[in-house]
Amino acid sequence: MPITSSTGRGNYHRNGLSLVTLPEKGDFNGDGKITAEDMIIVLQIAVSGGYRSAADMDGNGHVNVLDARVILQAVVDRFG
Ligand SMILES: [Ca+2]
Ligand SMILES: [Ca+2]
Repeated sequence: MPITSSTGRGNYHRNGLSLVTLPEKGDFNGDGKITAEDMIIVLQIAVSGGYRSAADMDGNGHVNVLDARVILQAVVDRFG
């Protein structure tokens, strides 16, 4: 009996890991990388008082400087 995905989307993540830009939490300008530019976008959301779930890095229900700090840490981890 062949193993198939009932939804037809079972391969989405595995096929996309290396070559396709997947929406990564923290990547806001869609370049597939988490950089200082993304941190700036989060800061802009924070100072504007807006909210985007993708920008809420620590999941506390608010977008603030702490979420930007999480992205900064990700940038530092990547290049440091
Ligand atoms: Ca980015
Ligand atoms: Ca947050």
